[in-house]
Amino acid sequence: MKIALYDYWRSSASFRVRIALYLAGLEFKTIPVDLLNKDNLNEEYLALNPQGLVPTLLIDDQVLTQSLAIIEYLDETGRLNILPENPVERLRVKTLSFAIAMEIHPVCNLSVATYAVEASDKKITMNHWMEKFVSKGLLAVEKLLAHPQTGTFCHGDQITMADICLVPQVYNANRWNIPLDDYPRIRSIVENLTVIEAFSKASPEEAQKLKGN
Ligand SMILES: N[C@@H](CCC(=O)N[C@@H](CS)C(=O)NCC(=O)O)C(=O)O
Repeated sequence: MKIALYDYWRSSASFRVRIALYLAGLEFKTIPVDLLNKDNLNEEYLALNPQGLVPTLLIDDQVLTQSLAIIEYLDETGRLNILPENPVERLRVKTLSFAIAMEIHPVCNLSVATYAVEASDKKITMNHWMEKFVSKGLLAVEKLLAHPQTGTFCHGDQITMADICLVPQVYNANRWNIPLDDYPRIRSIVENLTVIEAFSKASPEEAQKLKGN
């Protein structure tokens, strides 16, 4: 099986898929897509991913897009075990994952944030935009984590899809110097996760070293 990940080192969605691939023990090649250079909008890339977003994963001839769909696919094909069997627990893990990946992340996308800065004649700065939406979104996640089923990780002591979403989002918050003092549960879970090899290996710093491995 040949696996290739079209990836941007700083992209949270790419970071999620890198974590999932490492957790699944799958070897993959990285094909860098430089978002600052707008490589994601060139014709060749758009033919693979019409949304012009990273990541895109190739497994042999299959073209997979949308990080959570990819992660769920890896789970369903038996390579991961990141969604609980019990429907109520599964729902909780998905709720936490979606609160990050479908609420915080899209608003803070490079193209959205850049548009906000430009359309406001720079009255809105990138930092203010990020702080507003990341802080608000993470506060909701912190509240969702005030739950009896929160454990070492977001849901008990097993790594789930929610953890795969949380670590990249917190990386992004740190990148924009957003204080996390009011999010003790998030900080403690992320501390527990970052020592796990799949998470540390998938970090943007490590991904940057991989460039076109
Ligand atoms: N829902 C998509 C989001 C993908 C996404 O937004 N990727 C960002 C990087 S994290 C991107 O490609 N941004 C390009 C842009 O904003 O122009 C997923 O989870 O795969």
